[in-house]
Amino acid sequence: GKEALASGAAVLRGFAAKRESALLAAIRAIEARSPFRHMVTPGGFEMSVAMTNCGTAGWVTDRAGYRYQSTDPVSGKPWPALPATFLDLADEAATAAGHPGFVPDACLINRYEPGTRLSLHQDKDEADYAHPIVSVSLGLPANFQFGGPKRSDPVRRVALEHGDVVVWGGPSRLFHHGVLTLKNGEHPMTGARRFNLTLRRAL
Ligand code: MD5
Ligand code: FE
Repeated sequence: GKEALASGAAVLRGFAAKRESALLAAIRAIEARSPFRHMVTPGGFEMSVAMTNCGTAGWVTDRAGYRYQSTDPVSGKPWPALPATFLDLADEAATAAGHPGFVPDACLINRYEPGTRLSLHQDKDEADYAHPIVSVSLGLPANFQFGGPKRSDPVRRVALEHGDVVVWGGPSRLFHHGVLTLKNGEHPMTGARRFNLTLRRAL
């Protein structure tokens, strides 16, 4: 079913379940060319979450700042293309949430292991905030935090499980959010890992 989480945000529980094998196979093909890596924030901290990308643009951070770029700084080559299974899922999920016609050009892939977390932030490096972000959770469950437009706004906690999809549009597109420290566990399809895909229009 579809749950409204906040203004413009919809959780589609289990929406990606029928594609679980294709999505995980696509991640393996992407990481063979653009491996997961721990990027460094502009402040010099190594992120605990490992990341890679596919699409015409990929999100990166280093001492020079946060940005999208067309090449992978590790391989020196363009990022792998967005797989059809990612594009199909983005289209179907965005349409189900009331954002028909969403065509992403970038997908950041986050890999969480037990003990890793993503601190509260906003996604502000994209050109046009009118486009939604479609996020897909695979593997171990996570406690997701989402707040509001101000960093000081109260934060709500939402459990996200394997196969859940969240579409972030409207005002929620710019809400603060994060992921609490991942708990130990084993998932039958991913082992001791959580993957999150964020399908975005970056450019
Ligand atoms: C995750 N990833 O679970 C999350 C899911 C990231 C990131 O935060 O930047 O890679 S995306 C959650 C999201 C996106 C846009 C808006 C909001 C949440 N929100 O308003 O809460 O790895
Ligand atoms: Fe984010």
